[in-house]
Amino acid sequence: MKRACAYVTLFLSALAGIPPAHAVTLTLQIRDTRGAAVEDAVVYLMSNQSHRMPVKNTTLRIDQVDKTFVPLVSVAQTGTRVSFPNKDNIRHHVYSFSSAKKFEIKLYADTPSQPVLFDKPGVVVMGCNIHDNMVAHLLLVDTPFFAQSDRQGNARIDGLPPGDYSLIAWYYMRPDKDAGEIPLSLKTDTTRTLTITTRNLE
Ligand SMILES: [Cu+2]
Repeated sequence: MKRACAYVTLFLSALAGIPPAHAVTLTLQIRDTRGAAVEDAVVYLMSNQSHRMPVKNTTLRIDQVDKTFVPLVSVAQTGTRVSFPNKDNIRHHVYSFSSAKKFEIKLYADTPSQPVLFDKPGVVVMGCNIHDNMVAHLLLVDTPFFAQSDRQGNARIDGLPPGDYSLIAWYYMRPDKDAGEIPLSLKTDTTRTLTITTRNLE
């Protein structure tokens, strides 16, 4: 009887997409070179092993509120669709010239009927044709294992199959430079402090 229950639990976990019990969590405290917490840093893990990288089927949202993109910074797996709801009672015209995704949603109100597919990895910087100071940054990564730091500089990546990874950090103020690849062997839950350079002059 006990065996049967274990089997059912495993089966349900697989159905619900819940990581198996042996999955590990990586917690990162992200600091700048002066030791201050860094918000909106992106961290992601590339697997050094051949185990399959699961695809998370999510639709992301980048709102426009008070002539501002919310959130300012996003990270998603390559292949994610993004919707751009306009919460203002004026029209916006969202566009990007970035090589990872060139697109435009011409002058619109409310929510466009089709989300935009981001099918290449890389940095996408978005703006609005009408309001020059509107900007949003989206990083597309070829891995489901990513996180973005909160105001306290903390970022957490859950559900990791134990194994060898490369950890990469990216910061939107220095979009063309990452902090290099840090090899990480994850066997149990791990907490690390990561120092990144946040300004080009440093
Ligand atoms: Cu606008």
